[in-house]
Amino acid sequence: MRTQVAIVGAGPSGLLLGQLLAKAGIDAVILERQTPDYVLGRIRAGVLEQVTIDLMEEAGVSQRMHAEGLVHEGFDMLYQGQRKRVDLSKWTGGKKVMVYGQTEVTRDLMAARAAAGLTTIYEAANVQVHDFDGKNPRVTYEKDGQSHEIQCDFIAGCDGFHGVCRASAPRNAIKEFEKVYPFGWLGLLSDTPPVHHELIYVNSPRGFALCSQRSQTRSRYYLQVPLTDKIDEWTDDAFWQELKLRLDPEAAANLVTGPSIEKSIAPLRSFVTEPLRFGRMFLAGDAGHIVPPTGAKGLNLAATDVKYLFDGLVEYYKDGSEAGIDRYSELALARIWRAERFSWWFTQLMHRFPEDSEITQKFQNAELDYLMNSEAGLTSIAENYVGLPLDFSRNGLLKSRP
Ligand code: RFL
Ligand code: PHB
Repeated sequence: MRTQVAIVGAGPSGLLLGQLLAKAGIDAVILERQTPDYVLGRIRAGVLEQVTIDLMEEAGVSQRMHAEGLVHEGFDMLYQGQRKRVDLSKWTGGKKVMVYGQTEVTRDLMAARAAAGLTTIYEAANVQVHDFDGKNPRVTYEKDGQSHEIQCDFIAGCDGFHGVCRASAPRNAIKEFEKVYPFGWLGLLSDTPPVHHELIYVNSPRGFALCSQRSQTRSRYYLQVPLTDKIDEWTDDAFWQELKLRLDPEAAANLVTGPSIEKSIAPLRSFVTEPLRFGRMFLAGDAGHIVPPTGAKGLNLAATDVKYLFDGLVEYYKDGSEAGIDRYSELALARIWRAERFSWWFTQLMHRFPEDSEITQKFQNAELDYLMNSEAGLTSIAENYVGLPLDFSRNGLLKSRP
């Protein structure tokens, strides 16, 4: 088989890239090692930035998102027992975010791909990438016991943190930066109404908590837990009890509990690969970087990587220019590092670390007090949370409020 772009991974990065390329008349094949149901069963992100919403529109898959997604203009911060609101729209000149689950984004992209008759090969085993240092890269895989080969112009490594693409980059050409946090997030999904109409990020002496949602009838809650905790040790009752202890009295009283639909523990990590291009292979999304989920940046960064890469590929196929793909890594990394910085900062502001003494909680409280009572502080949180513009320049002044 021959295609223009071979995409490895059918998560949000791979599916979004495939959809944008198809709309631009560029041929792509997606290889995914899991089944579609497995991909849809992974409960992950919940908050979309405006640039991600715009990209869903550009890809022609925004209809259900606009009908069912919840537009949020702010969120609450709970610390020292009091809740204060970050008014995102006020501090960013009207910007908003959208609560719409990654599962739904993936479902919409999968449906559009199927409707357009585009090729996705699920349950592709032993995917390997070859010859991307020259002009004729290849991807090989096995399916139903048979070996296959795809010849292509480019390989897009959209295969997540544990994928094969980054692992295949020459070791002397790649540098990886990593910080692993000494705790995880225990997440619980339930068909219960959200405790509050907006998200609540909680800094409590018992550890971080987050009250999020997927719809007006479905909630997503998270608790900071030690990495040594096992998911089987956390009954639903224990989860709800602990969450109540981390909330303010009003939220605790309003919390509607119920059986979990999904419960899992995710480790927290900051990770960046430099560069994101190796000859004719590019890395995009979690294949190239991971953020701790505190800033809700992972899926959004994946989407913006895809946009930069897509623009570069369009320039190549329409104008015969390599300028765009040559710029991809630098352009994407500039925005990635800004989001990495925000996610790391927000994580250390909101969590208890094992080595912390009482003074650290005092520092956090003082910093939160400062931020939540300062126009500069609120603007800083808000402009990062809604997401930096796509065309942001590393040396240009960021203007949040037009
Ligand atoms: P994915 O989603 O991991 O998809 C990669 C796909 O590649 C496949 N694959 C392979 N296929 C073929 N051959 C191989 N050798 C392969 N190896 C892997 C995999 O099966 C998979 O289908 O990466 P992608 O597409 O880059 O998307 C990234 C996002 O999934 C991720 O950044 C977000 O989920 C992060 N994240 C959040 N991001 C946000 O923007 N907002 C949020 O609110 C948010 N909350 C979260 C999150 C991630 C979380 N976890 C579990 C880490 C909350 C949590 C708890
Ligand atoms: C989620 O709803 O899963 C979610 C929301 C905000 C975050 C992280 C996760 O910061």
